Amino acid sequence: MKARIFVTRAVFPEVLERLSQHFEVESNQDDDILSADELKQKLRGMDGVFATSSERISADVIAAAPGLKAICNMAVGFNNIDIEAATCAGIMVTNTPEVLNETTADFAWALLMAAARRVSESEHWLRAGNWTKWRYDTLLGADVHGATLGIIGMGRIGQAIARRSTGFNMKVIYHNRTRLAPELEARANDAQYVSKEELLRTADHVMLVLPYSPATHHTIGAAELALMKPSATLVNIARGGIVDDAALIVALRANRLAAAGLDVFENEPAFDPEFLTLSNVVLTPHIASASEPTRRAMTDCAADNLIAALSGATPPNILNPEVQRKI
Ligand code: 8YV
Repeated sequence: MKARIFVTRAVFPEVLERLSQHFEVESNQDDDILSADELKQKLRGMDGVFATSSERISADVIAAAPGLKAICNMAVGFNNIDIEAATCAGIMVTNTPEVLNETTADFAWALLMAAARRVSESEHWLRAGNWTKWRYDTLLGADVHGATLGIIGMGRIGQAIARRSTGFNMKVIYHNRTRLAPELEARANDAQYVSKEELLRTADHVMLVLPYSPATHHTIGAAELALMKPSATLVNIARGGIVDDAALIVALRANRLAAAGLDVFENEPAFDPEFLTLSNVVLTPHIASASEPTRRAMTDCAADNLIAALSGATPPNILNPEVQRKI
């Protein structure tokens, strides 16, 4: 008898077809995020779940799915899953690292360039018919080339961002839980390890690339924003909740921070509508990994993990290897 899996979202049809060759598949074709109650109901009797980072797979949800053996997240981040509860329940949890590093790093740069050089704002200004004459001070932005780039969170994506900075002749400083090995620092444009405070004080542009956890909640709040240069740009491609959005809105409104590029928000997709009233912020709907090839690679990777997990093999991207039990 085939194992039963639940796919929480619409995914590429080819992947659904591939999963159907291995499993009895039930999938949610609705675009709405499933609530805890809906998840509990859907996961009852399931052996595995193919999830995205939008679904909160809490201890409660896990407790309601006693047959579950694998939770395979189509995301590198996994703060949506209670790993401890999953591990206690003997459920394997996997993510999709590596395949999205370069695409996500590209997008971090797109946001930095757009925010620092006021690309979205310029386009809105032009479309509104404002371009009737030339002025020396129209839409002046900050330079990116030659500037100091501060990266908070220097994992695989942070390092991919840093490597790209060589073409802009930038200096890179970074802060991370642990310092990188010297050869990795060298490959990341000779990135220099500094304290978070020094980074915020000295960087011309700051990128946030760290995973979300209770320990990183509001890594950037009012006090941290006050340390930053008023001419600086803040880019968040990490997770909502890393930044205190209300504090950021206050800083942007008062021009205590020149600009921000945000792909993630607290409480997304219901982000704070105050952002829409600000012209010095570039807003995107959590699409940093959303190139066609990378979304396919992430989907395939999550499917590979699910197929391995439910066939008794070690999933390539297991996050809690201690679970490894025979199915
Ligand atoms: C995903 C992400 O697009 O990988 C992550 O952690 O945040 C994004 O790449 C999204 O979360 C899909 O699950």
